[in-house]
Amino acid sequence: MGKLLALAFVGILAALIGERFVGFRYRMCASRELKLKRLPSCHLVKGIEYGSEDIDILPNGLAFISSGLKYPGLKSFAPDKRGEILLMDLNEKNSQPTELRISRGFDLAAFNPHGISTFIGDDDAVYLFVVNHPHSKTTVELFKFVEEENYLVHLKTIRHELLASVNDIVALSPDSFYATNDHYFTELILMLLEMFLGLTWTNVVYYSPKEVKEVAKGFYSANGINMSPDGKYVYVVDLLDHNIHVFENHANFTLTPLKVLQLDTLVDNISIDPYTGDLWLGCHIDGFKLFMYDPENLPGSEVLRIQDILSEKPTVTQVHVDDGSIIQGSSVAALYGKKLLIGTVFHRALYCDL
Ligand SMILES: *[C@@H]1O[C@H](CO)[C@@H](O)[C@H](O)[C@H]1NC(C)=O
Ligand SMILES: CC(=O)N[C@H]1CO[C@H](CO)[C@@H](O)[C@@H]1O
Repeated sequence: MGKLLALAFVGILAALIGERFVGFRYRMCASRELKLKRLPSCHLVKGIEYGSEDIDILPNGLAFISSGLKYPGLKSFAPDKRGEILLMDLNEKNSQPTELRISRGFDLAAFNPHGISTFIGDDDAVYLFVVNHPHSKTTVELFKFVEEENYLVHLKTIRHELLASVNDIVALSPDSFYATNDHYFTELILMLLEMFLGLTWTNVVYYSPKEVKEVAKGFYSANGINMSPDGKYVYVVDLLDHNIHVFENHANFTLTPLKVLQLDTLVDNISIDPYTGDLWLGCHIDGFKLFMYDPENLPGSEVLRIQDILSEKPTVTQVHVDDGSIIQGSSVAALYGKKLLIGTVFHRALYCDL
């Protein structure tokens, strides 16, 4: 009897693990084969070798790029190099990114930038929010950009218990934002377990100096976040559920769920076309290749465009697909006029004509 029970227990456990594994496999990969699709005129951006995880472009064509992310489970080609914020002028023909200097007193040695977001103040001042992971913790750094001197003045470091594992951020004012937490646990082993078990414990948090609150929850891995040009809608990507959640954004900083658009790919960051409101997505086709880096079996890149996301039948266009031979692990695709800048988690950046 004891043996039978033990056997039944093992059986149930195996079934449970099997079931979790099937779910895990499903979440980690798109279900289709990768077919190359390349834009005709692209070049790799000189000077970006160690990632261009997030990109934010100002209306005047200046692009901020966060580079050098070190993240548990993710490849880094320069593990000892600190992170940096690069600036690239997209109006120049052969523009090369330059590193922005940061004011004294900021702990540059531990700088590990992740998602970024800009906000233009009433006085035309440009504020840059940067998600930072110094010593594997999460902070949000607020800078003011001084264009004449290619310089960032560090204004403050924001820490909060609700901002435990922030991935990305969208600025709402010079001192408030929505942010996604992509993991509930911050310790690698628990984080992996969380992914394997398929816990939906990640969320979206509203932050202002007066109030901090959870505004949406129930994601496997809440990742990129962005807002429609009119500020009425907020888009949140669930990387491991392969979809985009559309929320209505209210004046009291609450979000109500409107719809979910299912896609067959692991979406990372969302960039918004400021004129049309189209969504541009940097995506990963195979999460295993991304997290278990193998130079013989490179992670690919995919860029999608979504038009009319609020309509019943949004148009989803595959713009660019690479098997990793040119660009690996695309995390963002940002538009400037007829140009597209494709950024990656830890690899290079590709600049294309559309
Ligand atoms: C926030 O605003 C929305 C829309 O006006 C309203 O439905 C909701 O009850 C408000 N929530 C709070 C907490 O005030
Ligand atoms: C290129 C681009 O738009 N990247 C976005 C990634 O997500 C952050 C937060 O929403 C945006 O601010 C960035 O613009």
